[in-house]
Amino acid sequence: MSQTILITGATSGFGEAMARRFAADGWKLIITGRRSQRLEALAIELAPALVHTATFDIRDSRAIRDFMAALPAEFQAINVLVNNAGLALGLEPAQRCDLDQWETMIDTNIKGLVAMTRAVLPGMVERGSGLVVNLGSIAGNWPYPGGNVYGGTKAFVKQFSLNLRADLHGTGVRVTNIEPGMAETEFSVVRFEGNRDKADNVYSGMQPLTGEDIADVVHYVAKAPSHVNFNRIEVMPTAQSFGLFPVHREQN
Ligand code: NDP
Ligand code: 8X3
Repeated sequence: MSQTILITGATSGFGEAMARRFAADGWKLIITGRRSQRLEALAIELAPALVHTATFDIRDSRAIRDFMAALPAEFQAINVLVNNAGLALGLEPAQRCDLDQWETMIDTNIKGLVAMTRAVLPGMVERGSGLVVNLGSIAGNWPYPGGNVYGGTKAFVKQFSLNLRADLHGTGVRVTNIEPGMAETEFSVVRFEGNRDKADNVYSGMQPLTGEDIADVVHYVAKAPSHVNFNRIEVMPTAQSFGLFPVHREQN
């Protein structure tokens, strides 16, 4: 019998690539996001794969409850939840950041992810199997200038994922935090509020990760035998690595 995967944020980037990857492997898909036309177009493209689309804002916990309650019977047993919907806004130093943008990141990357997880987990525990894949980031592991709240939300996602492992001990439910580095999706266009030049600049002269790269990783994790749990997977483009810590020196 084919398995069911719920992918949040499937209207672009990683989520869209995952939808294609899992549909090609015969999975049933539940795909969500705010842009309904994109979800519908993707569902048509993926036919004859069985696809259920749901348009809602992940920040709205009531909408999540309604979405779960309205799932058609054939999509109710969710084998894999991918908490992918998320965003970064801005790259300013903390003292100049827009508080509304900070709150949007917290509401989406933390509160939305938590509410979705809470809604899906009881069914997985009841069935004695399931996998929650969270999209963290290298920004949750390593500080960088302008990472402030975005990195903070991803650090939350990392620790939440590990704590879920502790709570789900013995239930058969697996949890994995995927922690990608630079990947060219709509991520930077969103971060720079539609400024395409600024977004393109981020990836100029280097080869970033793609949505397909991350979809392959998630697919590998989902296909692993049920006794294997990947706790955390950090993935970077080869062209990205680490630098020296900057030192501010007194002037003579
Ligand atoms: P994209 O901007 O391409 O995709 C983000 C997805 O999230 C979209 O489908 C968007 O759908 C959805 N989304 C955002 N806000 C909401 C909301 N309020 N309600 C519902 N859906 C929402 O970016 P990526 O594919 O790159 O990002 C996916 C995840 O991966 C994010 O969590 C991001 O932080 C993380 N990540 C990205 C990296 C990168 O460099 N690209 C690296 C590390 C992690 P819609 O707008 O239709 O609602
Ligand atoms: C996205 C990767 O390095 O832009 O999470 O923060 S980074």
